[in-house]
Amino acid sequence: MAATLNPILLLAAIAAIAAVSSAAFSAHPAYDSPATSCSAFADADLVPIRREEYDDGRILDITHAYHEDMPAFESDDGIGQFLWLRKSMKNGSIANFSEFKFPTHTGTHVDAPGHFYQHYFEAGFDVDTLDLAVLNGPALVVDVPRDKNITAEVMESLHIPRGVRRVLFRTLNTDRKLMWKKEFDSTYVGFMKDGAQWLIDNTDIKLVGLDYVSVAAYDDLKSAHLVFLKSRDIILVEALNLDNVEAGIYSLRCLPLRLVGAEGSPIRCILIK
Ligand SMILES: *[C@@H]1O[C@H](CO)[C@@H](O)[C@H](O)[C@H]1NC(C)=O
Ligand SMILES: *[C@@H]1O[C@H](CO)[C@@H](O)[C@H](O)[C@H]1NC(C)=O
Ligand SMILES: CC(=O)N[C@H]1CO[C@H](CO)[C@@H](O)[C@@H]1O
Repeated sequence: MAATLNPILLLAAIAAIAAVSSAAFSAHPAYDSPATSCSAFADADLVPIRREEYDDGRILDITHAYHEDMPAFESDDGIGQFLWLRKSMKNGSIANFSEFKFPTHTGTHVDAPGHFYQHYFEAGFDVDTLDLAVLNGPALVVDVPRDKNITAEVMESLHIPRGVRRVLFRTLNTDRKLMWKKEFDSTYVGFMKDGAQWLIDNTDIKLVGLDYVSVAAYDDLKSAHLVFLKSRDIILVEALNLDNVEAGIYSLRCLPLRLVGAEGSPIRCILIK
């Protein structure tokens, strides 16, 4: 294929592209004069936009941005420093080059079956085996009564219709802004074992999302996880940011990293109206 390309035409094409891009370049106010190309980077208006919503609210980011004071499970100190600049332009490197390190269950993340089942872990049921068809599709955001953990009784009261496959549970955790508190708070709302069992027995839900670091309440941490992960067809997404989300139906998109061998992974989740 490459051998059949006419070099003259190829050069002409490259020249045309260069002409277009240099036109676009000089048309941009930041690049009006080549002499100021350096000072352009020091412009006061060179401030990146950080958003929770895109396209006038059509796309909602429900992933928490990583920061040092983000809560970590059973810790008072938050996740701490997780990002280091290993090479820096200020020190003469040709590029800035950072490295990060944190537990796979940090911030908004997903659990794989191997998280609470040793034989699933050994058999390789890691985050790379999670079904993207479950992680992406129509989802219901529901408000959980603020005075209870998610028990069987609470699940029943939510009246989630059969056929709904993805549900994000917004709880008291969001009202209490727990994800914005550095100290881990074990009084967060989550699933009790009987609530998890009710969900399995009476609904078609395959993706369970919640607004703090674990979908399972602290008192039922192990038992509720065991119930959810046993069948290996339910995916748990934890520490979602549901601050600016109203109850309703959305299109959910969630993509974990392909961390082979890991039973957890950071995940980017968005809702589309
Ligand atoms: C840059 O150089 C200084 C001085 O040698 C050193 O203290 C610092 O750690 C370096 N930073 C990076 C990111 O290389
Ligand atoms: C939920 O359960 C936790 C223990 O796991 C408890 O501390 C908390 O008070 C409960 N929350 C509500 C709203 O009942
Ligand atoms: C883009 C970027 O991260 N730039 C960083 C490069 O490294 C210097 C420190 O040497 C930082 O000040 C910049 O922010």
